[in-house]
Amino acid sequence: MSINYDERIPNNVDLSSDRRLKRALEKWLPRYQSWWNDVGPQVFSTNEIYLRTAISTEAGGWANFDHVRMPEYRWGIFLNAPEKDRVIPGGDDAGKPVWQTVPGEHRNSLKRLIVTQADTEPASVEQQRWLASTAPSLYDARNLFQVNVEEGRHLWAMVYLLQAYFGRDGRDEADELLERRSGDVDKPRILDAFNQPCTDWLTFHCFTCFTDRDGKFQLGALAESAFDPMARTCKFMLTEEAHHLFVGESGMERIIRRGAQLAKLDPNGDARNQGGIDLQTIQKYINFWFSYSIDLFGSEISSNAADFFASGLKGRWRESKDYTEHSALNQTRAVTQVQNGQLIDTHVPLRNAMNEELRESYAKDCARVVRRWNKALQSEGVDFRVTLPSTRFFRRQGIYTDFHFNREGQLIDEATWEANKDSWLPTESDRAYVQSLMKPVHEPGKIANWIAKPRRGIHGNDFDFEYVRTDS
Ligand code: BYC
Ligand code: FE
Ligand code: FE
Repeated sequence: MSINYDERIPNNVDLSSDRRLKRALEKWLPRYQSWWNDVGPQVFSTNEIYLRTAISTEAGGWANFDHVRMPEYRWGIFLNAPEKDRVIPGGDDAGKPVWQTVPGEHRNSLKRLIVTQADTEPASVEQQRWLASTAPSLYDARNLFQVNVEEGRHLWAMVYLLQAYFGRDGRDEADELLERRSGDVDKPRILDAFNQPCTDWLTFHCFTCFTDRDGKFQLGALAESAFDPMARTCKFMLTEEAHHLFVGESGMERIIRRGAQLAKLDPNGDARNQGGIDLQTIQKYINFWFSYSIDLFGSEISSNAADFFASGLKGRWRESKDYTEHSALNQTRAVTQVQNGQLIDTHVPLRNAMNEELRESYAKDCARVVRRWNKALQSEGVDFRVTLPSTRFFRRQGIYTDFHFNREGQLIDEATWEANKDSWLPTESDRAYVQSLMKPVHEPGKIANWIAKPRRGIHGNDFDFEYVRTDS
């Protein structure tokens, strides 16, 4: 499906044939633009950046790169082509035709899911708005901006659903999405991880690696929805998400590799003495962001999750491809719970454990990434290995919230937690140290000392290509 760029809002949904919707979206457009100018990228905000723009939703539709000023980026509405005779992948109505409109009985739940998904997109742009002022290279600044403009487009993807299918309520929600602010005490973003500060590049790469990866799995679950327009929107968003995950995974690998190299250079094996980030500190940031991202899957035992699955609003990861049994009835899932001060293996009806199912798919994907980082450490010849903490460690959502666990997931008392938490999570002084390294390197071909150069540039260009035209 090719995309029509002749219209004010580029789209492949034949927007010009729906005057009401077109008018509503065109009314929202200037609000979006002023939100972008107020709390979007604050550095190089009007410079020419080497960005990709989708020209079609087919494979290869992404191969369109050019220098663009971000406020002139063409945000639009792009859905994957409809799948012929698509049926509901999972739940009570599995196998029946998918919905092209919203059934009244599911309206509120669906709206809540869409608003929650939508809210994360502008939140991440707000969190990252000052980062370019300390970019370790123009290559990295460009990647940050690519992620930012696409998160902006993800907001468009969700606002399209709200305005096209939820009438006046949907328009109100679309406005409120531009009013909440990441980290604001009075009107914060909905989910915890999106209210955390992101003021350094180790955090940015942890965030794109672990938190954007929640996006991959949640969008994957919504791509298995009975509500076909949402499934098609999410499928296209997933192709954008792959680049965000590349930025996070490869960015972390470059920081880890450089940390190992600088430790080897130092007589005392201390990367900090050489102006780098030591592997122990990197491990603490991983502990923090993995745990915050794990929280985004909601509670291990959740009647919301059971309802979403039963009604077909969400599926499991690759529900239609990897499962043959789609009701998830008369099955249980083992969930470890705390009872009388001990960890006990219990069995929970599978539908109620759907958040846990998705979390497990996510955690496996994270483990695969960590194995790749450890290969890099091995090739640098150092013994240190990065690990993921237990999914019980440092939780603020779900059944483990009220207890303390060590990194291995064993129940510990408060005194043990207090005695160890500074060796598990970034301390104020770790954060201050990492922040002290954040000095801009805004010259083509140059890179900060604490991160390795990428193996290759973007779209066949060299590392020293002018990814950001600093004088434009
Ligand atoms: N923080 O039954 P529960 C992305 C709330 S990331 C704060 O445990 P449920 C991106 C929950 O809302 C993908 N609150 O969970 C990444 C509920 O509140 P209400 C985002 C939380 O409902 C990087 C209550 O606790 N997409 O795209 O089964 C950059 C009990 O709920 C949290 C989605 O999330 C939390 N971490 O599932 C840019 C998909 N966790 O309703 C973008 C849509 C739970 O009682 N959302 N709560 O007031 C969903 O599917 C579900 O809402 C959740 C929660 C999975 C988030
Ligand atoms: Fe996104
Ligand atoms: Fe993303």
